[in-house]
Amino acid sequence: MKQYILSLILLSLVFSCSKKATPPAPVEPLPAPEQLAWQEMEYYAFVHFNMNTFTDMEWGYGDEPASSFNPTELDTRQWARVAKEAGMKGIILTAKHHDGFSLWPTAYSEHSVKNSPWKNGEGDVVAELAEACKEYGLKMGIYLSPWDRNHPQYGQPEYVTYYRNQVKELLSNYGDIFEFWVDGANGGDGYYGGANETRNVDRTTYYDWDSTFALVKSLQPGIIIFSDGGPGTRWVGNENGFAGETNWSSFRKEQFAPGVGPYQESQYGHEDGKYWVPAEADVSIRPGWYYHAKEDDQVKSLSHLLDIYYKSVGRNANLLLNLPVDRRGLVHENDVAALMELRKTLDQTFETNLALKAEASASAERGTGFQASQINDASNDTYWSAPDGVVQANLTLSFDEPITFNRLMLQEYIALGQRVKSFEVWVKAGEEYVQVDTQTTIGYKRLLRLDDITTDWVQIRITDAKAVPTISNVGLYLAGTEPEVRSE
Ligand code: FUL
Repeated sequence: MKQYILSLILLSLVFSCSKKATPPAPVEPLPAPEQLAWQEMEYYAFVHFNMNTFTDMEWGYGDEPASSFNPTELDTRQWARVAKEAGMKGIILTAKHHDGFSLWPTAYSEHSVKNSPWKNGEGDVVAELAEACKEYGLKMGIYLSPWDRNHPQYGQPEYVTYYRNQVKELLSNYGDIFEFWVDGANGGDGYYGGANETRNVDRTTYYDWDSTFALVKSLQPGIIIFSDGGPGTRWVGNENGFAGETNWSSFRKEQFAPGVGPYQESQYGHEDGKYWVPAEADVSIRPGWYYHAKEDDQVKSLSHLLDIYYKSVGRNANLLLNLPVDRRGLVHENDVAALMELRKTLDQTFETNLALKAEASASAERGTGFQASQINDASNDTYWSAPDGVVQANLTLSFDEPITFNRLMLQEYIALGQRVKSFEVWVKAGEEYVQVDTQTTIGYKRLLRLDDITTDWVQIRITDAKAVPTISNVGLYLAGTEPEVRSE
């Protein structure tokens, strides 16, 4: 009997130790499942290719004849192959820009590829790209300019109906679309069917965006809507590809509409924002969004592209890098070379995570399932967390042999909300403990560029958080010597 009771006690002890502790309560706002999937894409292409490619313009006036659109070797499979090899996860195409020319044979206007000489008016760029993306395992997104300098009824209610009819075509006929891109630039002078005048609209009310966004979501429930204020992802507030060092995915979306709002704040997000609207950093690989032969020698350098990468993906934003497809209908050789150089450098840097061979420990642990060992198990789905009420904690990586690193990666388990407000990085140098960096937010991913450090002890000190921190990954890497721009 005694033995029986003893084994019962033992069993219950083993059970209580291995029992998973309860996860921390979520901190609002939270990402929707499609926002989580979108965040993991990290890096994808914008393609500006349309009438402007052939008129050498950035903003066509709207009076360009459809006959001007005539690519000689259009090959969307080349775009997809390049994007894939560059490590991008999707392509967003300017299906219609401000000049109003549609890259698909829309039933609602004559101003489209169907009246161009390309493929004798039988072509459909959107369909060709959808096919190519499918073949290469990429997601496709659509940019549809709200401003239309060609349309005679722009500024009147009829145009909004036209815009929605185009939304229906694009989101019904081309398979899954991962992102719908709404530009903030709208209203001004234009051709407008021959009126040649200035038409300004009330950007907050004219389009009735709530109804259009509801339509978009009804056609593609998993879609992410981009605009100045989201709701799926927000403009980062500049076209340099830089997010703020402090970058909250929480956002005061109610203060924004496409083209309206305090966009200078968008690179930082709002700590007290009630909506989850993570930032997307859009930037072109050349000075212009569209192809101009005179910019063939102005493709951004490796150092510039690396700087952009670390200031977007490395600051809790997704990177939307624009490729101005040329008049042939191809991504230009110089742009391809730059993209591949960037890929190679990033692959070399992030190939080996030195943190994986460390012993991880924490100053506080929540319990089974949330131990420090979760931060270097190479999984995004597991995380370390602290007991309720603990917002300051240290995470330590100890190594048997000293390692040399110069890049640090941190990730929060954002499914339960973004929490960390500030943290420090410490290392042991000889007998001394040295602080090598102090920063604010982390979010989905934070990358820090540091000088080379050789040490057998690295500590992340979380100094403040909205609630108990949840850290899913800590990575340490050694980048080779890179030509670096540390602008800003
Ligand atoms: C801006 C537009 O006016 C540019 O032409 C470009 O499309 C860029 C991505 O957004 O607002």
